[in-house]
Amino acid sequence: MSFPKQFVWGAASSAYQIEGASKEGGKGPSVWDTFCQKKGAVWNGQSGAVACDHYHRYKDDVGLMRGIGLQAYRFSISWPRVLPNGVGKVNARGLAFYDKLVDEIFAANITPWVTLFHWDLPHALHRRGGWLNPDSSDWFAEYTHAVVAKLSDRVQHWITLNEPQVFISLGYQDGRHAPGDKLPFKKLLQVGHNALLAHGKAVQVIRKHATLRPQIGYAPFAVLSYPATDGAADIRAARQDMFTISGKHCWNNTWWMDPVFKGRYPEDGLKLFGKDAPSFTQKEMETISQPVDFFGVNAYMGNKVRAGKGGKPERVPLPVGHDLTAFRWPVTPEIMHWGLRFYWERYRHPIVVTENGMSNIDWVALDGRVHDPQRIDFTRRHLLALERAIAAGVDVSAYFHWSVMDNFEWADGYKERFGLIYVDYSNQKRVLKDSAHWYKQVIATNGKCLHKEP
Ligand code: GCO
Repeated sequence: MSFPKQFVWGAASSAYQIEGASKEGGKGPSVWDTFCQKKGAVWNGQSGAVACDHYHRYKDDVGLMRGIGLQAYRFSISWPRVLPNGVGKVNARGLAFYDKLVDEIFAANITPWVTLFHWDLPHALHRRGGWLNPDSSDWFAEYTHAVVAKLSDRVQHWITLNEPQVFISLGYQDGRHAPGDKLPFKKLLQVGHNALLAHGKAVQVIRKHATLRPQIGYAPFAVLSYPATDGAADIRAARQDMFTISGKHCWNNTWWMDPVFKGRYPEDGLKLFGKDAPSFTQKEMETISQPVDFFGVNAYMGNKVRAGKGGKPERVPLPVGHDLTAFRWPVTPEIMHWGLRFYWERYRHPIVVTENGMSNIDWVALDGRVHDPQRIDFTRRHLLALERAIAAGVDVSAYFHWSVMDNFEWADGYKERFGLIYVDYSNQKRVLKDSAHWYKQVIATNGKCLHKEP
């Protein structure tokens, strides 16, 4: 077993989580800037106003990435940095930042992968109804055009939306994320439909205007299941669990993936959601299902499933004391084999793991280093399972570790550390964690060292 020769090893981040400089360079406020000011919205009242100060330190940060030997770096563009009002006048200084960043990344021999939307909607657009406004997909197309015009002479890898389920569900249903709304389900699904349309229109804009031939992907949140045993009935049950819509909420795969990859909303969802489902035209579904080049999978954890009565999927509770990350997320490496396999079978789209990682309780030890054996073990298990998926015929061409550095974990502030690089927020010092040194070996050996004890 081994990884394909051309396999790409990367790491990821997003604008609001690392950039800081939230009021600099002509940037307009995003919904996250305003949300963080709300009392009690974010852990300990923290915000991304400074974050990792990457906006000022990007050269050093890219230098560290080069040191790790990253082959690709996935980052996102802040919409309100490019268009402070969301539409209209382009902020040249904002674009200039990404222009320099992209050059720096190339100079380090790393390939940039650009995410267009990682949740920081311009506040000005929120005031006009945000994703509920029927014009929102056109706004996104306009923004995409501005970015493509500037960067597509170098950037070839594009990701439209990151995890629509998460920003829609947490941002517009529970109010735990920006903009903190609590919409009724019908409106929520309209937000979802507009976001899907935005994805489709962005794909059209990139195809039409990109200078270099683009590779375009979409990175929904992956709701993953794996079978309790390798028996056929459990496998069938796990597959069914992954592709069934069983509740009036956003936490499913097919509502967010079938429109993009199959051009239609899933029947069971339409039936269950009934009058709450958005009305749409065939033309809109064609826009949403523009051909894309890869399917981005953000994989963190999954459900163990067995065949219950009559083969019906039954989620199996994890045993007491099961492995958990610092976030208390279960450690379930099987997802990288089974989850990816199920996606491949259903959608037949080349897969890129756009995120995978864990939060850990990391600190700088007396020896000056950051020892994070859990992260190494977690990643090793997931990559071995990924290798198994590839051996089973699943087309996976790249892996991005989340995250390249510790950062602002949304409503959890700086409580959770996901990075390969440790960030001391008091002085912005960076330390490569043991996992970064280990990942360097993984990259250098194209995954061969995964079979050796670290
Ligand atoms: C997500 C986002 C990231 C998070 C990461 C850890 O997947 O939710 O893309 O911004 O930081 O996933 O929760």
